Amino acid sequence: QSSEQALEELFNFVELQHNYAAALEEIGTKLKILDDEFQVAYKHNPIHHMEKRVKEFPSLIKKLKRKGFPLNAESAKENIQDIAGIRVVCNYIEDVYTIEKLLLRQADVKLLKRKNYIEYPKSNGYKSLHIVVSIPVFLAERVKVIPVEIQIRTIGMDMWASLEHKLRYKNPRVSTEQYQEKLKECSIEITNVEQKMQEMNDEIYRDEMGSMS
Ligand code: 0O2
Repeated sequence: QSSEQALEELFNFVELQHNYAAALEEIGTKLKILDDEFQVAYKHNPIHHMEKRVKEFPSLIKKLKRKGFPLNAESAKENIQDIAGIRVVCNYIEDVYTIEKLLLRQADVKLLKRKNYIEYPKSNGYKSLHIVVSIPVFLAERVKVIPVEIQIRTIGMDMWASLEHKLRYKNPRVSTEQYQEKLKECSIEITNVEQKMQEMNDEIYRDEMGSMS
């Protein structure tokens, strides 16, 4: 590859990251608007917090290599759906589905892929709802339709995933296997606790509504 081609490819990657960051902003704003509206209407915030990231160049290249795809921006656009990723951490399990429903109801948001690891947890105990949506981004010269991966989960599921991720990647001296059973147990216990908390919260909400009528 000539240095000019290499430079052009670098420019393509920079442009790609810029466009995906814009798509993340769009989705993040939509989610924030929904959360704010919920607070006004129902005195409840479904979203506890959100984390956004555009996949960094080295991990994008690593993923393309791992999957055997060509190492260029065009191939990344075609083959990798989580270049733009947003994690939405919700207060209660029902909030996960409320957020999904309200987002997918919007005319400019199109569902491309859905994996429900809450209903069908991974064998290690991982739980989360993953959806990939596309959204139009209005740039100076044209409109680009860009995919964004959204991971929606509860605080408990997020706590579990953070620890499991830390055990797997951050500390290679510790084998995940030695924690396998404990992790599975925690995942089940977290679900039980979150269900109980959801029930109590529903009761309080019903009481509040009752006293208002
Ligand atoms: P990072 O650094 O989080 O971005 P693919 O994305 O193509 O590899 P697929 O089937 O679309 O494959 O992926 P999937 O299963 O929908 O979700 C992948 C992402 O979900 C991962 O991203 C993690 O963020 C999260 N995830 C999936 N399984 C687990 C798990 O067992 N534990 C934890 N902690 N997180 C998980 P990346 O790309 O691995 O990394």
